[in-house]
Amino acid sequence: MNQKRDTLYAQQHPQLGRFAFDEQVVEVFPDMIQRSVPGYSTIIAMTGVMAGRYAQENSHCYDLGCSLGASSLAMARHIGRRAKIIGVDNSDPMIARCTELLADIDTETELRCESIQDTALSNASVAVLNFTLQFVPEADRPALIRRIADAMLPGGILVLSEKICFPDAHLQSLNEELHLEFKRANGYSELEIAQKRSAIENVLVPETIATHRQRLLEAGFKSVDVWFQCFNFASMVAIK
Ligand code: GEK
Repeated sequence: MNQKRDTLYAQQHPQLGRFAFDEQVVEVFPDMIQRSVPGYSTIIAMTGVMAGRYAQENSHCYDLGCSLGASSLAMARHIGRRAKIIGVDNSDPMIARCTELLADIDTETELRCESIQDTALSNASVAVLNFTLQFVPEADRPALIRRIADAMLPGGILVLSEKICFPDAHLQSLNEELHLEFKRANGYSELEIAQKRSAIENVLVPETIATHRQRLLEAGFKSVDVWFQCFNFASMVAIK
């Protein structure tokens, strides 16, 4: 995969635009997400393992907000030809590059450039929202989670990974600080951290684990738990 280093915010930007998943971001995306999200590799690899366990014969495995297809590739490794993978992302350049990266896999795959709020969902045994729901307007989140639950076969699984926030103010600032240390340790400068933070403010809106849990249960998932957490990043499983 493309491993060009992320230096998008290394120089002072006189006017910081809102963060967008454009060509520039696509070029550096694997490096950016790896150096910004603690536990990213573990979450992606284990998404594949969980898909291998839960993918049902002739069903659909959705990768919602697929970016360059990291979760799709991990799932393909474990499900082979048992199920079809459907990747959805509303960024044209992401889907264009993802199409190249998934060209040689054995699993039947369909990539859609559309919004996950609108994409048709059916016959799902696995759905993955790895760091995507946080970019969906808060008002649209309950309907989306309900549509996923409705499209899910009995025994199907949703993997939901997100940046999270904490109701406890002390824990909120501790985890934010620890995340900053993680970024510093991965070579991001104070300028890069500050500029990225203002570009992404109001674009990425985190919620608490309690909010996610309640929404998943209300949508009809029966068993819900956090299976991974590192600082203010967590991954949950929800089983129908
Ligand atoms: C990974 N899952 O590598 N509809 C469709 N796509 C969207 C929407 C939307 N409403 N909003 C945002 N996106 C991937 C990483 S990145 C996470 C996911 C990050 C897409 C957006 O274009 C981008 O590709 C992706 O969601 C979020 O595990 O950059 O922090």
